Amino acid sequence: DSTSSPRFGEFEFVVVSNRLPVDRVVDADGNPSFRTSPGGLVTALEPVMREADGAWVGWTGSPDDEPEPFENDGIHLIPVPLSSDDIELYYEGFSNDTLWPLYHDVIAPPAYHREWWERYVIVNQRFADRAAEISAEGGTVWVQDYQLQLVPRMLREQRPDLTIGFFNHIPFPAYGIYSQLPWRTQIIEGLLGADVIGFQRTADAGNFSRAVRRLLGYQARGTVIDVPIEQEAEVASAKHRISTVGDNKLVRTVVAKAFPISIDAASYEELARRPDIQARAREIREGLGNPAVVMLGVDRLDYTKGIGHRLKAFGELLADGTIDVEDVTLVQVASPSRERVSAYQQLRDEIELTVGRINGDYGTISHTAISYLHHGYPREEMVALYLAADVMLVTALRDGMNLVAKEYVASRFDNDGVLVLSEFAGASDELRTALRVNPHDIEGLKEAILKAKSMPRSERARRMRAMRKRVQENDVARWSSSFLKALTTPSHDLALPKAN
Ligand code: GDG
Repeated sequence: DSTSSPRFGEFEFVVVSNRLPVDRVVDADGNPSFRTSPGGLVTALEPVMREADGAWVGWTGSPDDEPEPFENDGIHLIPVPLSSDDIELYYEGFSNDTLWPLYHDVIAPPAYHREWWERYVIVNQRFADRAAEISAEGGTVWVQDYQLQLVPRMLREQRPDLTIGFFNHIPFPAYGIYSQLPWRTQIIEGLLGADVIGFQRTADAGNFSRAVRRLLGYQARGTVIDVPIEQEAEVASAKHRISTVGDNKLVRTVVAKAFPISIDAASYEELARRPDIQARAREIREGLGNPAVVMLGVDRLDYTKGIGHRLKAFGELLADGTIDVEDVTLVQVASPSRERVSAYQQLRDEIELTVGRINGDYGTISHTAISYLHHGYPREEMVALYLAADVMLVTALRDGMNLVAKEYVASRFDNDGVLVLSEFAGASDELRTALRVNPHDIEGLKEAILKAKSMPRSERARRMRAMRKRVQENDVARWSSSFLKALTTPSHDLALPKAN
């Protein structure tokens, strides 16, 4: 019985995301419990959550699981159940096989199925209902990511008193691509239920505003969009966001703007400074046969990450004889992801075929060209890998931000290492002294890899220092505070240049 939920209508600050920031663990006696999953979002929001006595609404990660609301590390967790059918249709289907490829510029073909869409609506309503139940009068709700784009409007319909934020972690595509979506109007109407809609890049925010103009004809001035008022209650509860346009028509102003996400930079540096992790980095290089140059790729095994393009460039350099397996090793961590979606199964086959070919053609008994790892690792091991890598290869074909690029930079307190970074990753807007590449241009990519390999120490240090400054200053705490500040700032002030 949902109305008997504890803390009904009590939380001043509520985060809503598909997954709760916890993993289910089972102890030696088979008793299940939850452990906080160490994501950047939790780190960023934990202090805000504690201060505001906040709650997090989301799915536990197990099908048909609906534990009572519980507390973990001082955060109130409010589970939303998903059945196996919900997972198949709303999550694997509409979220990961329709929206994900569409929003990443159709690198893989999006599948459009009405049944998936219908379930997406139902599940979004379930999340919205839960958030509506537990939020305090006049509270703030922050909805995360593409799985929940209908939640802002569904929430506003029930609770016009709430201040609602939405952050999109992935790109928002150009209208020519977005317009393929059979439910394109419903999605933007869903998002416009928010007061502030955050994107990774300025270009994403621009694409969204253009879609709103094209599909709904609403006025957009800079980052502010005028949305017609639907309920009288909105006028009273959101005064600072109401303005008049034309012949005294009342509109609610919605801000659509870039808030580039980041990492907890200090915690990466702290790990990197640990002697045991530095020892592990040396051990990794030794294990590889102490090659002169170690290159590294770390990605979820996803077709957006450009792993195939990276392997092609690396393989051609070996074929040309420009690099030699005796001096250069590429370590590729490809962490398992979305393994029930067929595009991901196909990708895995392609990548593993390519890795096998390159290793078979160029490897020797003592040196393997590519050390390929289809595993997830603890964060300590990731940082040891970052320290061991002379060159970090981030060659995404489309990526909202790419936190791996920022983690590499944050870990390199020695001001060494070269980041090769795709201009199609959001991070390239900020990390301007990386060696920026177009991964589709295989010749250009090969040149960048060679340049990285032979870059003088002084140039490496100069480039890395500039990137480190940026990542240290704009860390994830800054990201969440600037978003939350925008949520409480009158939108006319945000429309002015300079206000951030
Ligand atoms: C989405 C957007 C945006 C990966 N393998 C392991 C591991 N990871 C960690 C990385 C990093 C995270 O996962 C991946 O973040 P990315 O940003 O690189 O990419 P997505 O997963 O696609 O994330 C993206 C992000 O949301 C945030 O808004 O930047 O553009 O696509 O933190 O380190 N971590 C551990 N073991 C692994 O094997 N511990």
